Amino acid sequence: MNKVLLFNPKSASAKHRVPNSIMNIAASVDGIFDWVIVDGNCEEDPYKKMAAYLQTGEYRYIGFTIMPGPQTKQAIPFAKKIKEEFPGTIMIWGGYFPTNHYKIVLESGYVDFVINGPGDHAFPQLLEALENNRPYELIKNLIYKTGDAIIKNPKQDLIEQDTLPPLPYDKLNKLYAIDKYYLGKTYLGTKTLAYHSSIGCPFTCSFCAVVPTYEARWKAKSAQHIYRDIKYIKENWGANAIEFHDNNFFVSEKRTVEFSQLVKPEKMSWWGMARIDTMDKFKDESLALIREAGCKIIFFGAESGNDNVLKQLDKGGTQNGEQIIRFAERLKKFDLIPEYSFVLGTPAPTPEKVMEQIEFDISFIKKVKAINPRTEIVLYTYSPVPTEGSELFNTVIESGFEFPKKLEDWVTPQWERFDLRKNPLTPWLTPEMLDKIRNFETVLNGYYPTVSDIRLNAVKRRMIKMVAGLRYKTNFYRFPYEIKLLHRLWKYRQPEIQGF
Ligand code: B12
Ligand code: SF4
Repeated sequence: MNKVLLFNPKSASAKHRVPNSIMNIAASVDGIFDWVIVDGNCEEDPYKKMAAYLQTGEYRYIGFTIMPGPQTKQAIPFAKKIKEEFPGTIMIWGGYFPTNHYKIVLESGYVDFVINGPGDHAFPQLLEALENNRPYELIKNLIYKTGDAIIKNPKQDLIEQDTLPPLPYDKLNKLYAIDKYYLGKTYLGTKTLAYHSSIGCPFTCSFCAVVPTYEARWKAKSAQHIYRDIKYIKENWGANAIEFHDNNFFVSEKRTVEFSQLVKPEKMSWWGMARIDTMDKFKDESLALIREAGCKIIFFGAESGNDNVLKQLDKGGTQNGEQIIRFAERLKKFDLIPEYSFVLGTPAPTPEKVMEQIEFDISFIKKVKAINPRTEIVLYTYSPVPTEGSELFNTVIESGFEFPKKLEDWVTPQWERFDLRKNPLTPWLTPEMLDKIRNFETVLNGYYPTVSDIRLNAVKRRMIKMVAGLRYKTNFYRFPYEIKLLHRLWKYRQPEIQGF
């Protein structure tokens, strides 16, 4: 039987995490096919490692997981080289990048199949079909090319997450020692585990890549199941903190409360992502229990304080500026730190309006900080994703914005900056607007350094706060070179880029 080589391209320079996407795919074929993982985060020369496996002639199927941004930097040239050097292999890509940009991926000529969304059933079904020369044309979630035509099969219903096979932690540990490579030191603890407890999200925000991938569906593991997995990793490798990487961990108050009750005696700190309007409906007792159970910070997509922009972003209709501020205040009494992310630079009818929106949100963020100074702020610039059919995406296309035409273009510096949501190439954003956002971000990060950068000690924090103070208080953000210098000197970490 042919073997399977799974690759997780490098996604961050430090604080590596259990590669959950590729681990789910390994679990899906475990016991059926022999597999290995090459983790680009843990290898000096991942291509050399892959080539060594491929030279044995035993590996025919190659699976790459790719999210946009830095992962494309290894994925694209490596896939091309593998196809040239090992033409008999079959290249299968999955994850957010190929799901949302499948045409350009398949047209590259070096990717044979794309899995559209979850691969837990589609991947083993495809491999079994290929291995036994059976037809694959009806496999759900599969996208492939015949001649010049690209065929996109129907999507499968989301799988009940408790029925999925367990992640093969023991086998991963043999390839990359879990406590050495994957349980990093963070603000939460000395051995932080990344865990993914639910798939998708029930909402349809018009700027979010989760929407075309999961189509407003959400399925979660039960509280018992999560607890069992976490306990296993705690007992075997000593994890003492958890980052929940779910798009929306707190969808169900019942599941959150049940999990909190179970995990409370374990004395582990944890973090997860949520919606403000959902959690604002949680009872006071639930919020108190969540904190007692070890949750310290919750990441919320605040996006904007401007109700018209929230409408444009289709934030589910129930979130508004007043609520965002009130909720930051509410969390204070539970000692829960809100981490609010904002998306600035969405399109508007005139350049003046775009600038007005940006300025509105800058002063809104300052109001949030004044109400609850512990609120962590993450600033993104709107980088379109193909949420086809949404009004926002229609506006984007009408503005003349275009995604790259060739797969290789994604690895150019300007598209990398687009992916990092720091400098998109959207026609309505002028350099002046971008400067405004980035300079404000620098001053804000100076005046309020993130708690998640654990290397920044109290003295450094006080110093940078002092340096940035006058600018912050007088709204003077231009040319903040002295703050940038300190950031560079002390290697300031931005959690949204390098891991939370
Ligand atoms: C962990 C994570 C990171 C970590 C990576 C940690 C590490 N050390 O590797 C960090 C923090 C570094 C990171 C960074 C970024 N990330 Co990120 N990240 C995630 C996150 C939270 C979890 C990924 C995960 O483990 N999923 C768990 C698995 C089970 O789910 P899955 O990936 O969907 O996998 C299923 C399918 O996609 C498919 N599949 C996946 N891979 C494969 C492979 C094969 C072969 C097959 C067949 C199928 C398959 O099957 C899987 C099982 O069903 C996701 C959001 C999310 N919840 O998924 C965002 C997410 C993928 N990231 C995203 C982005 C944009 C980024 C950034 C590029 C930009 C940014 N500023 O956020 C940066 C890049 C910076 C960098 N240095 O890489 C976006 C992608 C959006 C998009 N436009 O497509 C997401 C969706 C977050 C979001 N909601 O916006 N990220
Ligand atoms: S709530 Fe968050 S994850 Fe869900 S669609 Fe909106 S932005 Fe995406």
